Amino acid sequence: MCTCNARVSVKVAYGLFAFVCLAYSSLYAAEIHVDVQGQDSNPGTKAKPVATLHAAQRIARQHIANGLKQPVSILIGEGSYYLNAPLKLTPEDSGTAKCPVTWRAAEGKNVLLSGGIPIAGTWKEETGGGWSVAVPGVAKGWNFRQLFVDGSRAIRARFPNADEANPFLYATGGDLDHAMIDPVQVKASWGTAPDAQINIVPKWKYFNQWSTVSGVNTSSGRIDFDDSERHGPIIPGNWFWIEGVMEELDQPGEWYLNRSARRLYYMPESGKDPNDLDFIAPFLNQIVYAKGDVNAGTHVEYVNFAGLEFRHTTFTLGHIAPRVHTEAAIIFENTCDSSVKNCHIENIGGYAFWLHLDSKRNTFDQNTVLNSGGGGVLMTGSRLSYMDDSKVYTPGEAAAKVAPILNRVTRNTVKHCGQIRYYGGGVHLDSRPFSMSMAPGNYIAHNHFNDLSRNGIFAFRNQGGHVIEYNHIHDTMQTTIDGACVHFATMNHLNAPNFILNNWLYDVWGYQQMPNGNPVRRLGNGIFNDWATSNTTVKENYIYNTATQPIFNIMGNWNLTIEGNHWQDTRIVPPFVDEVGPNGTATHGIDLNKNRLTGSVVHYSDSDLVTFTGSWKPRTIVGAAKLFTFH
Ligand SMILES: [Ca+2]
Repeated sequence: MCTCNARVSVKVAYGLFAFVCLAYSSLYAAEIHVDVQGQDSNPGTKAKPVATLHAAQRIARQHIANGLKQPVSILIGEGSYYLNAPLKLTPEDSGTAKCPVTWRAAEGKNVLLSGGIPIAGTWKEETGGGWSVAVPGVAKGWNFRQLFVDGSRAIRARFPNADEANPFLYATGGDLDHAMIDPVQVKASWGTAPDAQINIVPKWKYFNQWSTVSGVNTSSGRIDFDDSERHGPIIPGNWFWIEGVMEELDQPGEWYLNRSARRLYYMPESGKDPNDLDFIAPFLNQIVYAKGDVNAGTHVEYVNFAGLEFRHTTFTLGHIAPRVHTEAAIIFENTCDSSVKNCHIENIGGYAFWLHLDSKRNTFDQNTVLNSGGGGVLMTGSRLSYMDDSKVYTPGEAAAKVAPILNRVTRNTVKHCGQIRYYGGGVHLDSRPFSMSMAPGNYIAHNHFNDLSRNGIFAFRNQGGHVIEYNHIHDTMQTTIDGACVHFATMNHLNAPNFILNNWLYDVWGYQQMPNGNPVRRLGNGIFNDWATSNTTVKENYIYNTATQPIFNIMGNWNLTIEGNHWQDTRIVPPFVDEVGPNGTATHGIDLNKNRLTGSVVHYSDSDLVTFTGSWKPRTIVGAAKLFTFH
């Protein structure tokens, strides 16, 4: 592939150059064609396409093994592809800087990569308003806790019903392994159902946990949980519901899977026939898993995904930390210099993207994430505990030393997310080892995040060197308390400087459900410099309608610079508002010196797009007891 890095200022010349590049790459890229009408025994040519991504992968590996002399494009034809196993990429699937491997929708085609299985049988009417259909696949161990009906997540049979004025029960007490309620509210069916879960927000009210109900005592009002997720103790007032119980299937829109009878039950709106609706149940909890070997020091490299839709992943129980639920539609582990661009991710159980371990220089650009169970982008190291290192997700010394850095998350839309796991966010940066506190961070800019269960952007423990700028974030903290639109908790004073600049942040709710059915607003901030967050510049942000404070600093912050921010109780918008959000190019064509930010530190991604006449003086920060300096 030709190098398109040259900067040409004359637009006509640049356009011509781009055209030549495009022509060159389309002429010389090796193409592997996938089509729903194809056959996996085919060679993967345009005339004889393969049918599956896995067959395309085998052909791509032959190109790679022979030594790449040209880029490889896997062109996927129109249609829906229901994967029976994730597309697992290893270093054998890597491209090179000059010859990347790109998985993409064929030009102008709509391509769905689904982790689900369509429910294909004929529905029959039962007594009492319900219908049922055979699901023979559950005989092989398939279980699911989500169901998508005509493109929306339906309600698993629950109590209390979701449309009640007060749709929760409230604990009167409990502990890690049980909750107590008034005995008149308890039903024996919850304890006998084979896969009933309690979704409860425990003590601290900033996360929820899903535990399987292992038994109930109708005399005492005690509900016991198994040990899958006992992250927080239950205290009086903790709100919850019970779901996955046949006897609670009593409202249009609810469904229940009877695994022993291998039948799915659904109650449609009055007069509707489910045979006229589309049902898809999730099967896989990941669709793409690119995985290098952290112990061997190998990576998946130069692999791109473009123009694809990803839907219908399931969610599992038993995650080791409530803050970090570990499943996603697309996982990059020890993966570098790769990208996901212009993709659409909807109706999934966990995060859309998860970067794990030594993953660098990846780009997530102009994607849309809707209705995810988790959030948008998760980045993690190996150890997911709160303050110690007891909760090890990936064992080994090599894994303990690495975390994702130098990645770019730009121009993405993430909205209506955190629907299953409340501790989510537009971007969630977690569990960086202390040894990386002074390493560079990640670049998160021009995103639009809204209607989220918790933070817009969160960075926890040893996080340094991040630039968070020109993001448009609103309607956050919708089901939890104690967070913010932009929430940092570096948890120590030794971190490379972070910059939170020019963001537009508002309607931060902070949500605590009260037993009388009315939620109250608590502990929701615009920008939250939480425990010991240090060496952070907060500048030129626009903030309004927060439950607590526009900018809240607590507990041992060192070297905070908070300057030139704008906030008030009523609506406030930044200048150049069109430059914020998923299509933003904030500094493009703007003479910063004539408009705003005069004398400010200015950060930008493409210096050649900025007409910059001010001065930028490097800043030196000296850390605790002169242990470090950062320029
Ligand atoms: Ca119900």
